[in-house]
Amino acid sequence: KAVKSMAKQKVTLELLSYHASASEQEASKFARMLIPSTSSLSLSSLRFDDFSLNEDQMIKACIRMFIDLDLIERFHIDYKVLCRWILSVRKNYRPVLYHNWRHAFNVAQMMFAIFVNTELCYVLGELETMALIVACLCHDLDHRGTNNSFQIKTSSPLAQLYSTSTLEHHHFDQSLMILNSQGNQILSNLSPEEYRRVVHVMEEAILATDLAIYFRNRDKFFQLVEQMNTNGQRDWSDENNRSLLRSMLMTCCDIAAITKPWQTQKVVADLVASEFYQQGDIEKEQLNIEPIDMMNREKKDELPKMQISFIDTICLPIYQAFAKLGPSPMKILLNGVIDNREAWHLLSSQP
Ligand code: 5BB
Ligand code: ZN
Repeated sequence: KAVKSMAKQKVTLELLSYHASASEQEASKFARMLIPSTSSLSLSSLRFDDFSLNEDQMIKACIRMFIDLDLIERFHIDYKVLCRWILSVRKNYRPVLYHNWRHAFNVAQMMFAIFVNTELCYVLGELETMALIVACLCHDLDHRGTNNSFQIKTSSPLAQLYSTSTLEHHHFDQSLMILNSQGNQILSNLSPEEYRRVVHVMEEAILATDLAIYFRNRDKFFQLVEQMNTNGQRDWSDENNRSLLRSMLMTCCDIAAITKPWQTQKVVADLVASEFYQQGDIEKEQLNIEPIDMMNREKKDELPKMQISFIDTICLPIYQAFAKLGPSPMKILLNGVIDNREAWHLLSSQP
């Protein structure tokens, strides 16, 4: 108990020194700006280019998602508070190679594109729709470019606080911290019950981005998909089913770079690999341990083979399940994965 409270104190101190709310000037600047249309930003596209928008455009695109999903009206969100909150979220991502603000933005864009191209947002309802968009934007807050197993190996303060889903618990903590900060309280006009529900859905959704949780949940989801096919019935009134659906949607959006056109997939895979290699370097040089192949830059040549294994064991099963679930636009994602598998295969068989 004492150890835990020390750890918490250490984490809190670290956070307070790192944390900063958005600047007032910036918040006012965006509150006065005209927000471009969804189509001019290509926000509804399931083939959205992850590198197409600049820093300012990504902020405007976030505002546009809230407008189009009618969240501002429905939940009486103060417009300037929304601008400030988005800017604060961005500020609490670190400039790491992959797990940065752009990644969080891309995950939210994919969730938005799924909502507008399918009926899934009607299945979930307004409250869960908002919770998922907020969760996407927050799901990797304060990521340090190192994974859970690194936190455990180094007995980091975070690992002392949370022994499983270490980083994901921290991302959720950070989300709450920002949502509770003065001037950033986009949920302040919800009823207490609505507020509790949004926070609960967010927590579940952010924890679901731990791949270990995906592996724990996915068989239940695959069963649900098969069952629904035979009865032709889908019981989305069952909270357990909706919860599974939400968790799988989070994974689906989190790893969606694997579905994107090859030029994008190639660039993202290199960023993921570089972040992994940096962790591997620290493990070699500072911890005197041999990093796993995935994090060992001397095993760079094996990247195509690793991506194929990532596709076969993690990606294909989930996008196949969503393709089976019904909404035909989800087949676009599956086909993207299949195309990228082909491209990685070609690379892996080259000398
Ligand atoms: C993933 C699970 N891990 C525990 C062992 C390795 N595998 S893997 O074989 O499927 C694998 C995945 C191996 C290499 C990879 O990237 C090499 C650059 C990847 C991989 N993972 N490739 C990607 O394009 C992406 Br996107 C990802 C996801 C990376 C973030 C994972 C976030 C987990 C949160 C704790
Ligand atoms: Zn992520």
